[in-house]
Amino acid sequence: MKTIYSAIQPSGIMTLGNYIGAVNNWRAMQSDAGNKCIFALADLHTITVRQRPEDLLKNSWSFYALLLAVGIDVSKSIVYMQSHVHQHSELAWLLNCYTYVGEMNRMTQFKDKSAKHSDNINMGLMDYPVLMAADILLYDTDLVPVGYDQLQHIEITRDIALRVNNIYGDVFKVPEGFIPKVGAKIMSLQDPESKMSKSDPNPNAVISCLDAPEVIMKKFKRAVTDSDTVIAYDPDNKAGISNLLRILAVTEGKSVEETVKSCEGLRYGDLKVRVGESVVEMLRPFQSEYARLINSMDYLAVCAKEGALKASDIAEKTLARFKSAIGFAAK
Ligand code: AQP
Repeated sequence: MKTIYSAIQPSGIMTLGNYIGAVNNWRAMQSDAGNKCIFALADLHTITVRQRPEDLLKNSWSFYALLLAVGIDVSKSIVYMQSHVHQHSELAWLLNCYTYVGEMNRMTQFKDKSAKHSDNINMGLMDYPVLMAADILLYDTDLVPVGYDQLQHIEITRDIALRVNNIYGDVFKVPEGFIPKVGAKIMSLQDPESKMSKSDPNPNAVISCLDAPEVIMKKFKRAVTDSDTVIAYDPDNKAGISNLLRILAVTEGKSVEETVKSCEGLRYGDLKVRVGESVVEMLRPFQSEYARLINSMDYLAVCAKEGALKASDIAEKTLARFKSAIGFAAK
């Protein structure tokens, strides 16, 4: 059995980037009988950026419903909220003492987010990767499916695990990152050199998985491309068109090469409409399932509670193993 672990922050909206780069792959991985899947809402991570309490609460349940609506099945996978499993915070503290300030200072996301939130460069923002390492290591994880933006955090998780193992013996399983073949980086529709981000202030740059069909079509029609007319996959020189091709490849279930071939002779405008329609169709069943689930709060609460109990059971064993290795007295 392979243990698969991943998490998503319940902040803002779930974007098409999150859907294609993350949660849709989670669903696929869950259907492999050789995988034990554990998926979390990383709500503790969200407060590294200031959140309004009422938004965080609403988003947490919304994201929980979104995960189930994608097809993540609570009878096969563990789905829980990070703040319901206190072992995450405890392990993060312990791992802090095996992580160097210089390492955290070099993290690209820390530098980017410090620049974006210069009025609130809190310790948590810097410590984000250590909490993420705790998340992953608590479950003896083999594989962590993530987009490219998180690869550096997987590397530091491995470094911390190896460092602890070098001191104390085999405490942690050393995980591997897993990057999907296509769609690991979906770019902004307005600035195709930057990733599509939940926190982008320009709504036209981001497709929300809950956008209405006409809104999705409008955003794709306005997508920034280039002044050329030939449809070709060339991320360096044609970032906008390449992004549209990557999205189309995923939604039509083809390789990028096959997708480019099938678009021969199309005009940019035709490509935008085709991508928009394909995304609308992909999201249609998901959106109607979400509409059903978000009105079933009691059901969501029971699922989240059961998920947290199962997660906590596993997490406690790993935490106890590490505490004993360090030399803490047993209770
Ligand atoms: N654009 C993307 N393309 C592919 N994968 C992506 N992921 C995020 N954006 C893209 C993957 O989604 C998972 C959850 O990541 P997150 O909760 O950290 O989401 P985020 O959108 O990156 O949210 P932030 O940190 O709130 O956003 P910004 O960037 O707006 O500051 C991860 O597996 C991630 O790789």
